[in-house]
Amino acid sequence: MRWSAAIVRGAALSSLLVAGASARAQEPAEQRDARLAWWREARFGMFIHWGLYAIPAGEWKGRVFGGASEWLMHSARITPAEYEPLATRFNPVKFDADAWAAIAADAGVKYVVITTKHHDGFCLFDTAHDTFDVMDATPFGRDVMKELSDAVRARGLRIGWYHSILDWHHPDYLPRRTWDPRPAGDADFPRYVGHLRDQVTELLTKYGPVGVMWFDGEWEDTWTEASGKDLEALCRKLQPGVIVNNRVGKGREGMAGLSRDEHAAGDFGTPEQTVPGTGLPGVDWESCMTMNDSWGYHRGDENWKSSTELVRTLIDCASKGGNFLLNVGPSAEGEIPPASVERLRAMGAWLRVNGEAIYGTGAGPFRRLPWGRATARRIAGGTRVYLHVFDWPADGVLRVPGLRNEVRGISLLASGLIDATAARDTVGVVIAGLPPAPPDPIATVVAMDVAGEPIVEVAPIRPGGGGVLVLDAADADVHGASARYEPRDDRRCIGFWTDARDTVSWDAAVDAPGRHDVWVTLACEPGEAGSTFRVAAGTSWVDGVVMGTGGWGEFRETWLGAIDLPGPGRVAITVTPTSMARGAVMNLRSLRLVPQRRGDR
Ligand code: FHN
Repeated sequence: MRWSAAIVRGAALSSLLVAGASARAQEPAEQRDARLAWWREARFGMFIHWGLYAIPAGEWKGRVFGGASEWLMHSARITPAEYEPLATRFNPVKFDADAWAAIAADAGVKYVVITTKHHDGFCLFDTAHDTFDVMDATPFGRDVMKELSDAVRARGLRIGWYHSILDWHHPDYLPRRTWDPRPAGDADFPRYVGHLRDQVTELLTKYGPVGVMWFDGEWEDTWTEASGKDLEALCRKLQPGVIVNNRVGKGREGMAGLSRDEHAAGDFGTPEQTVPGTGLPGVDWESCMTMNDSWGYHRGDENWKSSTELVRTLIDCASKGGNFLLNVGPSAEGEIPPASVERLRAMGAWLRVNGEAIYGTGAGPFRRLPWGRATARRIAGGTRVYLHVFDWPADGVLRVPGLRNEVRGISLLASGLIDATAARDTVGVVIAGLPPAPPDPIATVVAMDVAGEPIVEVAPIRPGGGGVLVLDAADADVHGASARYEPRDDRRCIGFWTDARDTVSWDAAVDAPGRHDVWVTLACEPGEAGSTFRVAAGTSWVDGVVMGTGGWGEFRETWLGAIDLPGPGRVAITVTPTSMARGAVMNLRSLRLVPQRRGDR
């Protein structure tokens, strides 16, 4: 369900083209919509990273390695010969597929994606194409994927396979790790591609209907977009209804995960450990995230996100039209960590009350709301807008900025009708009479029925005292896949600006034309400084160089020069990178445009 709200400014990402367009060009839109319908409805999935790495769990030869435990071969520079014996210790006697499926169903997830093979090359399924698998190499000897797929389907959920293209174990995979003593000359990468295709064929022919093929490890040069397109075509030939992520090819933009190239392979973008900053109309995407810091089980990783943060992240994804794939890393014994189960239970409890505001909804019509998020769905004659309130108004008055529709009904989703009233004013819609205390401290959902499609007018930013125009990151439109607004108080800015093609703009209005001094407040790690950028308004512009400020959280204001603002009336003020010196342009907090008095610089 996609929204074309009549006047919605700031749904920036028009420059983003939809992943897999060439594949889409060959597939009628209605057929594609039908194929993705369950996935768009689902909104919430569970990711499972499980394998031999759960045995060392981040520790090797007495040393604990931080980061993701499934990368231990890399972190500890373990050769395949040293790593293989772990398989003889893989005996997860507590593994219970139905218990895992029950946890997933109770959490409110609608699909489960599990690692059939991660980068270490160990296969958690019964493959005829390798003996480094759970059937031949371990005392366990059971086909985990058969058991789990049956259990998950028995509870009405769909199964998905995560399969790594990258393979540190297979003798034909290239490039070799630098510490791998096996001669690279012995490898035959095309033969590896054939092996990969054979295993994908097994995964899509031995285990019944598969919802998602979730590829990963596509980033090394030996893998090409053409290989990705071929592999996607194989998946769709074997199971025409399967959904394939954009990591089957080379289309994703790093951890931002979205595909810029309209011809990129795959059906959906895969932001990782992040949620795109603004809505992405017409783009299918899913943010994947760990609950702590490691995908695989890591004995020392207790950095757990709270249940509140996880529920609000799910809401954030849904409010922007995306899915949330939340990870668990089961132990070597086959148990999902209690800390994960506790959080999943809390998410399921919230969804049992508020699931209507998540499942099957579309992106909300607002670029940003000061107190929470919004999702929406069409209803007879109008739209039901779900207001997910994180910061509950103590005075019982909730302001919905910019909304211009007639409000036909208001209710608390959890408890039904309330004595609240909704009135339109110059700012938008004001809901009064809400209870003074938040009914749900995680997020209380106010269901608001409006006539027609949502009409949201966002007023332009106007000069404040002294005619000074303050353009804050919180009010900016971000155009691109990487840069995004970071709301954290100590770090409030446009950050993650790792792509020089991303730009930022503000919609302002001035009462008169005039020359203005431009002051920029930014932060930059000293070693990352040197990028250049242009601040422009109409045909007037000034250029800046990003200087180091002491750190990504150390913000400093500097004078750039002056520009002429046209007017009176609305004007778009833009910040466009003109070069990127290192890994990121800058962290941009704000611009101040100060009208010059006669005779000023
Ligand atoms: O390297 C993997 C990592 O181990 C994990 O599987 C994540 C999950 O999306 N994907 C890769 C890193 O982007």
